[in-house]
Amino acid sequence: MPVFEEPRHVGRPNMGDREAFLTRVGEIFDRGWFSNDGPVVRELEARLAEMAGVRHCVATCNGTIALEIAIRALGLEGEVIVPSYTFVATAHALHWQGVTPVFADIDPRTHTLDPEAVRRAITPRTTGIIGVHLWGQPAAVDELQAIADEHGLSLMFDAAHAFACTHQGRMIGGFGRAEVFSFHATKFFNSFEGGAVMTDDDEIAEKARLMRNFGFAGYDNVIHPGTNGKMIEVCAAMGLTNLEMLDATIAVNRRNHEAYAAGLAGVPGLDLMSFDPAEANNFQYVVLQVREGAGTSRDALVEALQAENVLARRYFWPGCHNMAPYRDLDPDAGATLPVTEQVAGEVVVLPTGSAVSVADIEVITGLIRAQVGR
Ligand code: T4K
Repeated sequence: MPVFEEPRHVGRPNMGDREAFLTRVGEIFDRGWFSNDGPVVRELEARLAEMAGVRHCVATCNGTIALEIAIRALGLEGEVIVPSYTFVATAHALHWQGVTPVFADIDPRTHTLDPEAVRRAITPRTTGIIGVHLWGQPAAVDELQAIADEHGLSLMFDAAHAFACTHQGRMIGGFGRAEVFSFHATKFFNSFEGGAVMTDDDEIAEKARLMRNFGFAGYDNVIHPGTNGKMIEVCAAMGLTNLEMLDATIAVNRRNHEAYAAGLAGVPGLDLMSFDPAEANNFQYVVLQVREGAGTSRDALVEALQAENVLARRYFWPGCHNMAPYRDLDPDAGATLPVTEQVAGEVVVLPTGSAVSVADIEVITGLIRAQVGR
């Protein structure tokens, strides 16, 4: 029998007040307005823009479509430099728009793009850089902006993990030309599915709004190529409901992170990712690195945990450059991505969120210690 009868997941949704959500759904029924730039979506956009301190928030049906829309709104083409160590949606969004992702290596401390590696990846075909604020760790925003300025490139960010996080005290959302969020069910703040493009640039926002709705500028008047990227009202209602408990969710995530840190303190060969205490963070990912000499391999640890119903994950193994759609782009990419290869082989992401208690974490860290000491 596994230690846990019910699985402990990475990415179990945080759920706001059910009654508050159902009241909002009732109002949506009464209005008979389900989609297409409805009042609940507009309210959510206004709240999110205010929180992030940006001029524009364009809500979408998910983060991947938001990435695709932002890539098009920025006019990216040719080659764009991205980390390989990210969820595959970052690379897919480029590929889907006919742009070639060129993978650059990461900083071993933050797991975000290494600016020097970005410099080395620039070619005459490069038009942009997409930094990823992985795990809610801000990318090297200032260094990347300097490189973009120097080479006339567009800089945007995949901020799917970084809602409610800050960089130098400023909310993520307004850096680069645009930033893209995901409000997927597994994110600490969710709208069932959802995403957003945030920007201070009026023109980019205008383009993103057009593209989100087939390029319609009014009845019968299509002025831009577009797609269907709209967020629906029920999703926005979930978003508003979850915003009401955002502070409580972050507090639980922080408590859980501290419980993991306490439970794993002093174990040789294990490093728990920590976050700059001077910055705001959402603590939605608990990222453990299993180093050589830990007495277990990462994969053996994941297997042992999963056998006990602790559904830990090997995010983002094996790196985009090793995945089928990208392997042939540059079969030798691994040679230029040593940190990516190492980190992808070491990371295990552990369960957290409101469905995971401190008592659960004591059991989970006990299982990890037992595996390491084996
Ligand atoms: N950029 C980055 C850096 C991203 O991480 C993501 C998404 C994106 C862009 C794209 O944004 P979206 O288009 O997704 O908005 C999950 C999520 O589906 C994905 O949104 C997320 N990143 C990624 C990191 O995690 P999978 O393939 O791991 O999902 P899955 O089905 O294995 O679920 C993860 C865990 O969550 C499981 O243990 C089960 C649990 N779960 C999941 C759902 C959906 C639940 O308990 N309840 C649920 O409703 O990708």
